[in-house]
Amino acid sequence: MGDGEVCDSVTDTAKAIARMEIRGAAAIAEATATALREQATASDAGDAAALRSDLRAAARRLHATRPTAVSLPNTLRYVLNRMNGDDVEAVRDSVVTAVEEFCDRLDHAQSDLGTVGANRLTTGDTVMAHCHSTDVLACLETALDQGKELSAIVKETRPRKQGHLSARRLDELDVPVTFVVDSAAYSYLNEVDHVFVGADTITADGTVVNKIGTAGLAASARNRNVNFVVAAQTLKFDPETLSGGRVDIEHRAPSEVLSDEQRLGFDTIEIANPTFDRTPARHVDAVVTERGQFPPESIVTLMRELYGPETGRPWEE
Ligand code: RI2
Repeated sequence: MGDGEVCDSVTDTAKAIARMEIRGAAAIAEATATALREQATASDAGDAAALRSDLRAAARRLHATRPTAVSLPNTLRYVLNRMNGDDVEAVRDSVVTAVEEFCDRLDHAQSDLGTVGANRLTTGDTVMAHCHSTDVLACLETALDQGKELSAIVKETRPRKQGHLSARRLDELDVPVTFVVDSAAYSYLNEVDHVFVGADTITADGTVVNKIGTAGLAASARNRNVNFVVAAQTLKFDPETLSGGRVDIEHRAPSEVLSDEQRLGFDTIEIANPTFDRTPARHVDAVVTERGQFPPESIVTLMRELYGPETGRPWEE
């Protein structure tokens, strides 16, 4: 190493993120930060410039895994922008310290966000959940810890079916869960007090990029006058959208939609598998973050305050 080579644990983490063994914006952020620390400690670079080059190479490898989840580049920005020092030890120490700080902030952010989200909930409420978001679960778990009784309707969330994870977690917490296929959501909205979803990315105009199916659910919730809440740490704000950057929507393999066996006889038919969609700000009632609750249209102000000076791509330098 020392010549832009990437250590094994960075490669392993990148593969696990790409295969979605590590998934969810918060988990991706923590794994990314930890992998950069591994690179800093494993590198045998001979001088500070070589170590920086190794770290940037590791960051590029991690960045290439999932194009939509902005927590990944925001993590890289946080750590690489704090990388400093004139010798190898100093650079290494700066990265280790930045990663510790980052992981600590991540833990606090989720529990602070949980407290804000729990304030929206009262005993007897039924919440509909889409996919699996640890930020959403933090809101529900905090409300339960406060003694509020909740029930949940959980959507399966094709094609990866991460709704199973949410349903199992809520069942462990003794929340009565009704599990429904995605196409049943509209029929159940009249039994729901709030829809809670997470986010992979929030743009400067308040658009919420989240698991495919979120935008349709938000339109249905608006149609039925059901509260639509997004639980998302500020780590999910995309600072590149402050200057006109667009969010690319990840497309994954057709085999996630139909297995090779199911595909027999379908081989001339194109299968599209977009992972995320865009929910416009007008369909979102509130964005719950660790810094409080915001109308989506006001996110731009907080985004500028938090990320104004940190919109670059230090892994490309
Ligand atoms: P937390 C997930 O995407 C879901 O879209 C979820 O709403 C979002 O990440 C945020 O998850 P994927 O990684 O950070 O499953 O709240 O594609 O855990």
